Amino acid sequence: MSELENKIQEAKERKAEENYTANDIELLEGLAGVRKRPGMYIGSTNQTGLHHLVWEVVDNAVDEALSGFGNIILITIHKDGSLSVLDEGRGIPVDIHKGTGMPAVQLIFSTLHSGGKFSNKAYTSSAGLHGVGASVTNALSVYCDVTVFRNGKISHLRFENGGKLAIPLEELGPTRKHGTLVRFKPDPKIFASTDFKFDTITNHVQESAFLLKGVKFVVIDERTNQKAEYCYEEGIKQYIASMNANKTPIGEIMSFEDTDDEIKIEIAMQYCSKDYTETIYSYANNVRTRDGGTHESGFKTALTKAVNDYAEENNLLRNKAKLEGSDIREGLTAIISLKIPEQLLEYEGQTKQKLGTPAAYNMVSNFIYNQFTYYLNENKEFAISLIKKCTDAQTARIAARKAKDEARNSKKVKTEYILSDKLTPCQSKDYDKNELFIVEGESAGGTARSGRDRLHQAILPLRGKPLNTQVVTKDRMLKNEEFATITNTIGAGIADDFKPENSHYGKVIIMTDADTDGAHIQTLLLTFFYHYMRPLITKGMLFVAMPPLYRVSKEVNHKLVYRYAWDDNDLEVAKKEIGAGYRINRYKGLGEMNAEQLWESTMSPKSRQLLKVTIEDPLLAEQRVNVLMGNDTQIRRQWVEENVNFNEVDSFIDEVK
Ligand code: 1YM
Repeated sequence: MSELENKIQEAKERKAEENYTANDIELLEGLAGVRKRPGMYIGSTNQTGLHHLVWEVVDNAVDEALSGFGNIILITIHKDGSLSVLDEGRGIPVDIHKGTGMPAVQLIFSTLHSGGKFSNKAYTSSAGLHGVGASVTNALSVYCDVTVFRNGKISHLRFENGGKLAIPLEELGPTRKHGTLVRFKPDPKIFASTDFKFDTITNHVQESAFLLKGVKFVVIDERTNQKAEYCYEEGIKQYIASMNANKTPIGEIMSFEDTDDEIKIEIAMQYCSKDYTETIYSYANNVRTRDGGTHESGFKTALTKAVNDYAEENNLLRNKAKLEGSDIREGLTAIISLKIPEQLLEYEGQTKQKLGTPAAYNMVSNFIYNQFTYYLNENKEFAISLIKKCTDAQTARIAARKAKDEARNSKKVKTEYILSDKLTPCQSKDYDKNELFIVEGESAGGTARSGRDRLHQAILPLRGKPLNTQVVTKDRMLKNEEFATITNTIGAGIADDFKPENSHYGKVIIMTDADTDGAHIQTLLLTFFYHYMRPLITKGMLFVAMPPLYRVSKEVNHKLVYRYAWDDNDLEVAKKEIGAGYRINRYKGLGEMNAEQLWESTMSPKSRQLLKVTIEDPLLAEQRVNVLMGNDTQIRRQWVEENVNFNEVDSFIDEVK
């Protein structure tokens, strides 16, 4: 580097430092509010909420890497129940903020919404769902230590007891390093459990690693000596590779990148045969946009147009009929990742999981139209097999629609007969409040029918095992009576036509026996909902009922006192609560309970335990469905041997309600 270049570089760095002084930081709110109503800031105080504390801190390290500073992030779960995050970025600014006389780093950890507000970050993830910053983590911790390596010095400060300053900023000596280390211990007074889950953290971190090319993430669990490392030089291309690991791909993984403009676009995609679902995950600044938005719509529009134009030009359409978007997306796995400067970042809707940035639509659609058209022209063999797949999907769609129309016209009486025969409807027309119980077996169905709340709870018993929708075509699924009944009952359509807002039930609850058969039926139903009514899951409307395994009872003064227990630990607690002389009933199935017992233990909103089905980790969900429900029994056996602990609830299911 010449001397002049050096000087320019130095001047740039000086300028950058000036920009980042703490001057603009405003004091906003104390942390007391966070402790009073934690749910408002981190969603909940269960497992999901607990891990939010981690994401808030990790997000800052990720943002720093996203801005180009530091390429390793180390997360350590410590034996004392604390967790630390270390990055090799510039270090959080430590200079004094004029207005308040406090060091910037102190302000960042003690005022809400600080991060995004005063930083000059090019791209920030923090405008997403909660994005309230590390101050929330501090507010909900028994201690929080922050150590900054910056400008040749180590600086440290410590908060205790929900964010109260315990050790003011102090200098600990010189260093050549730069970066930030944050260590905190969640407050057991706030969280039901403060046990960090290694798997939850590695899953989240792996997703970030796929999106941040070349940044290495290391997770260490000092409690168990587990360690995991994730670093993907090829980023989302490798994300697709792992999603499609056990599928039969058509062609290679395509990847398109446009990093010239302010909005940076990265897209990777691949088609698979024998796969009838479409899996598109979109991100803005490394935060998943679950409800899609402008980038995703732009992508879909461009893909539809590019394939149709190519097929038309090459005379590959059947009867010149245009392909629909869904024909083209059958069997597609795609990741869309945009980096959007903060001033252009907009979200839509209440949940902020839908990108609103208008410019993203045209940018993505123009870019993908050009790139994909070029790709098709360069890869003729692939183009031809793709269009064959699309026209096959089109033919199947038209046939299925015809069959459906015919069925609707000619067998109207029969459909209604099926409905009224099996379903015991509820009285209310207040759909949001209504609940549909899909129950294993006729006899349990009968018990549920007598025990239920007639106003709001409907019962649909299932005969036998449902079809495995992972391995049968959509056509066969549509002809299946069991699924037809479920679809008619819910009344909101199916597959692309499924509209969760039309559902006759606010909650759909799967209720099976707590044994392997029950678990199998549960999985088959979940697979069906995953493929054909996914919004039911993403909108949080699908649940699994949790029947208890035991009832512990005793007669006291001619009155029966009792308590249900959901697992062996719970049983021990129940025994202690009831005290000596107790009696234990073990329930092998729903059928062993009478109507009243089933109501109070499993169905009554006041006393039941419901698990909400969620898709927290798209990659994991996709892999699980593939491995567990696909055709390859070898892989399945191997997976089951390695992973299944029959005492644990399937990890498809996440949150206790
Ligand atoms: C382990 C957690 O917080 N790293 C981190 C945070 C910041 C910076 C660097 C940073 C940002 C900027 C300038 C900027 C933050 N800074 C701020 C604020 N790791 C972790 N590393 N210099 C340093 O964005 O302009 C908030 S977070 F507000 F000071 F800019």
